Amino acid sequence: MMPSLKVEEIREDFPILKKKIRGGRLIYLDSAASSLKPIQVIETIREFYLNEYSNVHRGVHLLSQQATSRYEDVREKVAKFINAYSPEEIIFTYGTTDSLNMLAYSYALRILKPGDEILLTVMEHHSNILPWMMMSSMTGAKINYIDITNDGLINRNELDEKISEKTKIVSVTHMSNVLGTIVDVRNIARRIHEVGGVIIVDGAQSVPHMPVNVRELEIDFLAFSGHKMLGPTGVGILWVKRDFLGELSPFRLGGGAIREVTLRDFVLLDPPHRFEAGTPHIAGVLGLGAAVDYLERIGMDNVRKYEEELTDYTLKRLSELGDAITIYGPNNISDRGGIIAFNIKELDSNIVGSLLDGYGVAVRTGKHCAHPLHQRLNIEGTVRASLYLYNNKEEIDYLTTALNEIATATKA
Ligand code: 7TS
Repeated sequence: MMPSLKVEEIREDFPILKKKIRGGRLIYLDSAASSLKPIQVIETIREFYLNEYSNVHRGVHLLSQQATSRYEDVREKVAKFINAYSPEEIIFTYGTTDSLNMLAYSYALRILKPGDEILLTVMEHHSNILPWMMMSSMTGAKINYIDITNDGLINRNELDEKISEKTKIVSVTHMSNVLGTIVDVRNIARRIHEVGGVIIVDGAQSVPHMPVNVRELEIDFLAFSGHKMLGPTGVGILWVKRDFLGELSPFRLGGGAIREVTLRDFVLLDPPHRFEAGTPHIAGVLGLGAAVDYLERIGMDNVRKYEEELTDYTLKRLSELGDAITIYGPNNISDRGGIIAFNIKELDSNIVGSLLDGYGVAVRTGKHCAHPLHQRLNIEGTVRASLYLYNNKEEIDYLTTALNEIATATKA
């Protein structure tokens, strides 16, 4: 079968993959924490600081005008990437965490009342739990959780039980950062809309790895991060469906967000600029634009298809460890992304991670900012190998060999 993308060509674009780690090759399996950056993104940022640098939305001079127009072009690019209705719906933030906090303070705080409910799942990242806990304590709204099945899927009965007229907000991950579970957010969107609530989707792990079309998903808000999709750190996106743009009140105010200020009053700019007070991460946004170009060129369908093949291969290879390994998350490839959490025997995940580091294999260990999920699974932590379009089968073979050696060398 023809591979869905030319991985060896792609690898050439990632300079860090040529670096030696502990004298050997680097096997980077930690893209769920942050992805590596292609040379196209690095060069875009370098060029900006070297030859094109200026602030945006502030000057009549040429460099500022050019920077502004490029910055706004990226907004358009990102809007197209997720099939938003218009670029005004794209708000640049500092990351998913920032986007979710922004929504909590700009939207939830305005609409929630005592007796209302916020619905989450037990597999959320802390960034999609803590802002809601804060909102709960500030408004008197209650948090409810949808449980998962043993396979790490959303429990449909739970969904039916937990969504009611009281549910004003459902905030769910599109892809679990531990189990890899892909959540059917469209189904949840339909259910919550029936009772007049809204759906917020944490796309930190989905947007980089699969086509995400906000119109098809029928969702209201989407948060994601640039640094997990080949872009730089410090830049994120909050997509707000146009129907809601007027209902959000900015929670960061200052320069760049207002049309007019007197000693007593101010008039806000229209969205999205009213939500982007202060000098934004301009270089970051331009770098994000280059990342989107890169992903578009390959095609998100191809990215997803390739990762499905590689995930399938990884699960098969890791299963060869038999009783020595416990793998978490959905069995069905169509239900999951390239995030594979596992444990080796009874070993502490941090020990396995450190031993893998000795082989030049980068994975994440512990609870992955998802403590409630680990409590639900009744485990202390997991080792997590997470894949992206630059990983190949050879690296998975290397991981499997390393884990085999670790499992053999250690007594249970
Ligand atoms: N939501 C999910 C599902 C995530 O995986 C992460 C980051 C965030 C939100 C927060 O994103 P940030 O860009 O604001 O930090 N997840 C991880 C991870 O799994 N390992 O390191 C960071």
